[in-house]
Amino acid sequence: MQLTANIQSYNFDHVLLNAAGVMCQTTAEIDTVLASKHTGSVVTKSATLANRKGNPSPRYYELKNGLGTINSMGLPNEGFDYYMNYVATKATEKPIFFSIGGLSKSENINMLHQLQDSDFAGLIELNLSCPNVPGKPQTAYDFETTEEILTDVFSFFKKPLGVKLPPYFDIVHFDMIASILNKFPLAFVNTINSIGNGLVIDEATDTVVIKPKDGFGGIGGTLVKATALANVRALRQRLNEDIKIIGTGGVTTGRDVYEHILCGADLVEVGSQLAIEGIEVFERLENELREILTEKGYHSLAEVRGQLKVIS
Ligand code: OXC
Repeated sequence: MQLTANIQSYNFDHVLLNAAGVMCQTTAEIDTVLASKHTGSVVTKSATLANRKGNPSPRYYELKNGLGTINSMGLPNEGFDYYMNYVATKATEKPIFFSIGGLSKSENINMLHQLQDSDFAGLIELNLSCPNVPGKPQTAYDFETTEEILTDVFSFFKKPLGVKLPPYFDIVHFDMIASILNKFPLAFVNTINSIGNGLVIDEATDTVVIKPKDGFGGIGGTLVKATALANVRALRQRLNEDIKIIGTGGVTTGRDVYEHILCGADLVEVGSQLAIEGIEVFERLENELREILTEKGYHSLAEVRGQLKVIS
């Protein structure tokens, strides 16, 4: 059974990897994801130039009944140089996604110049959608600024670059973001980041469950699956063929992975469920996915990708 994918000249032997933010802040965590026999890659925690502690705790909470998670981590990370040093010294067959999430355009441009001038031979993810830095907007909701940033980036950047997008909810917004993204030689888009600024309340105490932003945080897991699938599908229908799609959001079973692929995802990332279940999640999801494909008589993911049916 072929569970492979490719983005440009990069080949992935497995379709699954972590979502940026989960199990990828330290070199030990990144190594753990890379070492799994059931991951095709790893994405590093979105880096800022300087290391950051992130937001005050509690900043992560698991909802009851497996509904998902709320987080407001606030981009805690070890700083750009730490991840640069990691990729410079790590020997691995798997292509690595280096994620950056600068706090300003100039910070992102600075990091991208350093990546451009380095020997890094993997892929780069530009996170334009973190909902959790107090006072900072989710850039990719501002279409004009997004186009401006990508224009500046692609004026010098020649390595394979993709963007991590927030969820969109209006058909007009799918049209607008796709028409901007199609102007650039993007290698991929990653959709979706968490649904920003949800609010979860503790029943016993009538109190919010996380401290930053008085309880507002990004929602992930089961609750976001329908939104994630819609974004994968809508973007696959609108983006140039050579812009690949990483589907992220609401993956807790092999069936969820399968549905992301049906909607057009090339690779699938696991966030909340990886945080909840640990590294073993990849083996379980892969086995469940294989079972579904076998039952349906498929021999490869290529037969499934984008093949969602509609009612005529
Ligand atoms: N999305 C991000 O892009 N970053 C993290 N959380 C999230 O939901 C964070 O660091 O807050």
